[in-house]
Amino acid sequence: MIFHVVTLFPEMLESPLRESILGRALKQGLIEVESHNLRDWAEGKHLACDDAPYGGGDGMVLKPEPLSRAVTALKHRTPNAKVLLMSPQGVPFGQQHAQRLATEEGIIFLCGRYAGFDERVRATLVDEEFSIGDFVLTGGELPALVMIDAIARHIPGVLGSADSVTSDSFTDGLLEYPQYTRPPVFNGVAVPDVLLSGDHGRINTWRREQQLLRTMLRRPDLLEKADLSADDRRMLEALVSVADRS
Ligand code: 4GM
Repeated sequence: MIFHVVTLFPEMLESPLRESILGRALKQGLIEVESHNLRDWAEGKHLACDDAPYGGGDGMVLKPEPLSRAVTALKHRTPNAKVLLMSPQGVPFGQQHAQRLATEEGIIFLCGRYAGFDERVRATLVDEEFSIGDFVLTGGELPALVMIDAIARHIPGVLGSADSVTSDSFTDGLLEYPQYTRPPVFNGVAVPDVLLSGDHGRINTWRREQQLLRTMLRRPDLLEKADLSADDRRMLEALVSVADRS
């Protein structure tokens, strides 16, 4: 899988990707990342990539032509690449999108700045528009990095066997259970007895219950869409009745 990132600040992409798990995946050739300077496709004396908005208003708008030339050039390199745009107006990006996009041959991220893009970029160049959350950033580079990380984890071989992607939060739509390591007591808080019991049946039941409890308390919105078994539903009923009593 090749990730092309079109940006006015190509250096922003460099070091975060070359560290840790993604760095290893790059070295192994499981993923490729190329950042491209949008200015390379600009024209005119000043190589302008932005211009004032028609109708007036604050900020500068990214011109469509350099972005169009960038997409044409990069599709020449990676013909089946999907073109993605990140903005606060996009579809909320989630684990399901990351999983689906991991099967693409290539992705071209168009990173915006300023007051955004000329609307014809959306209309004619972009396949999908995503938001990584309800907040505004100074540019699309960090969202592109976030999405590359979330997508790359789903490419076979990227995660070592120690970090399994199937045991992630969100694979079944629930939050993760609490984890503990040594020491057995820290700041006066003991590791739950069940985890020291060696009884894997009880441990698995406890962990599932914790997942359900945590999701119910922190993200009740996730429970509506979660992949729950009959056992899960029984456990949840029990948790709800405990909560109702207190
Ligand atoms: C406006 C239009 C993405 C602003 C296009 C980008 C937040 C997100 C920008 C743009 C961004 C997000 C740049 N801020 N929530 N800023 O995913 O690219």
